[in-house]
Amino acid sequence: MIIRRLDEVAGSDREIRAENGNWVSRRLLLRHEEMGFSLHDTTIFAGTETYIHYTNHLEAVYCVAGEGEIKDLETGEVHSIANGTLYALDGHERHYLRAKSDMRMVCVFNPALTGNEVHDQEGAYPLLENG
Ligand code: 9YT
Repeated sequence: MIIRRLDEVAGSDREIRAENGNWVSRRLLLRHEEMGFSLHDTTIFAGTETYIHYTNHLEAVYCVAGEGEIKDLETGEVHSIANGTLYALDGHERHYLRAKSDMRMVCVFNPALTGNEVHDQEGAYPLLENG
């Protein structure tokens, strides 16, 4: 059994910050723990907009605090996000994630992240222009 608390993860090498400053992600479970998924407590900072395209992973994201929206670039649809909203990227959808206030998200990745993906920018890229 694994027991882990957020205050142990914050500030450790399990805490990853986006190079563009848009978010911080605390990795509670990673691939080497062999659960078949990784589990992250991610905060998307207020006023940011992030372009994301996870080509190699499925991701489910459950918002537990804050407000914002997701724009699905495959359909053009915009969906509001608030406490209690789930979005699941079951089709590797390209999207913009926009935070009106700090959004706290519980994120699950399949396959599990190893912990190094953000550093080599695999799957997620900074926003270059508005959508
Ligand atoms: C919601 C989302 O995908 N944010 C980007 C960070 C991601 N959760 C990660 O790499 O931990």
